[in-house]
Amino acid sequence: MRLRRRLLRTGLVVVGLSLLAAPAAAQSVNRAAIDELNAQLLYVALPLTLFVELTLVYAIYRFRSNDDPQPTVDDPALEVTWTAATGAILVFVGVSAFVVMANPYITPAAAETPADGGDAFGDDTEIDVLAYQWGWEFSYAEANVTTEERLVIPADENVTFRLRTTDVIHAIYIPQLGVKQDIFPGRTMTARTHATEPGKYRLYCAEMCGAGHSKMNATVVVKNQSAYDAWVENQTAAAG
Ligand SMILES: [Cu+2]
Repeated sequence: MRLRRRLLRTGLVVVGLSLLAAPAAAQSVNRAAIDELNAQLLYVALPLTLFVELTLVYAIYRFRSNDDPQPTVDDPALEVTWTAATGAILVFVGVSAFVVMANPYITPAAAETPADGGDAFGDDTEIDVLAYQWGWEFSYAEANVTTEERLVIPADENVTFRLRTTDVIHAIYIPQLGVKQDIFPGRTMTARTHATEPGKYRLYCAEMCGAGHSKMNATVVVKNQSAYDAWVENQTAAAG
């Protein structure tokens, strides 16, 4: 009895700690969708894990000294039940993961068919990203501006990145904005985001691309719309 109470208390502590560990508010629409999926899967996985582990511990304790073990007998109803329950859980995991994967911010290619070749995101702020061994170059379509190792984007605005590489495979990775996309030689890849929090974030190359790979970082600066417009104007004036 006392053991059961102790196990229950441990279980409650585990649940409490995992709730405390839940991430703070997301910094982009992409990141919010990914965090929400993680939370959903956690809420399914946690009770299941506790159920399985507690059953195991109970079985070890309850049958710890059995001098006359009997073979288990068939129980079709039980087997059908756990197979169906497992199936239902896998369908739930599959469907919720698919919904996030199909999100036009997470997988823009799914929303952009070759026939409309880019017009689907015509209202987005468009930025050309060039990856090379070893660095990043960002060109802003609406202004004659190019920056190195520093990507400036507006907050509360859809942003489309057109990604190209001059040499090998690289991958753009901005964890806090939920952006990750491989960039293949000879192709223009697309990534999107919609940042919600002005601030500074890190950008990494997430594909081992040679000796300088670890230095292939950049800073992402998210500015609110007026600060972004002022920045573009400033840069254009400086360039002109
Ligand atoms: Cu790289």
